[in-house]
Amino acid sequence: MILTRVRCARVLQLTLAIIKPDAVAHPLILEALHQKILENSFIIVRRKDLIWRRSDSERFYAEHKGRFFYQRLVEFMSSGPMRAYILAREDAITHWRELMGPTKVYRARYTSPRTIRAQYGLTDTRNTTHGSDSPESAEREIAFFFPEFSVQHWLEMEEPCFRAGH
Ligand code: IDP
Repeated sequence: MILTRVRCARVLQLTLAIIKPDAVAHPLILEALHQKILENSFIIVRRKDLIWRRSDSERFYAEHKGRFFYQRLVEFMSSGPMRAYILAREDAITHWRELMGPTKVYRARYTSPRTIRAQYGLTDTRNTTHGSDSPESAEREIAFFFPEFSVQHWLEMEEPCFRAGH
């Protein structure tokens, strides 16, 4: 048996994950979340530490404008450093969202105590992580954080893999 190089791009999916300011403020939590990413077989395609201006926060969460938590959310997300990742693996979007758990921390603690939000979330707003919820939002959110990154190019050109073959 030899190893042949085949393109496996079709089975990989990209998602945008954020470690929010409440978690980045605690180095041990940040490290635990980074380890969780690695333990769950994600490829870290890109990583960036940054601080949002309020206008970035407003733009990213524009779909929630008018909801009761919008101002709180916008303020929180621009309150300190965060970390953004482009992550790749099979079913990356669903898998990361399963690891995060439900949006609301009390519900996460009740229904899925082993999830990230259940373990580290502080409130429904300060809930530790973000993850894209569809391929379309992943593409939009990746472009928001990493405008120089081409999803299409990466999927087509940069992710060959090794598989057992003849
Ligand atoms: P998601 O982050 O689980 O995809 P969304 O409904 O898209 O959930 O909400 C975006 C963010 O807005 C949440 O992660 C959380 O920080 C905040 N948020 C959502 N719902 C509430 C709420 O009922 N109270 C306070 N903050 C909320």
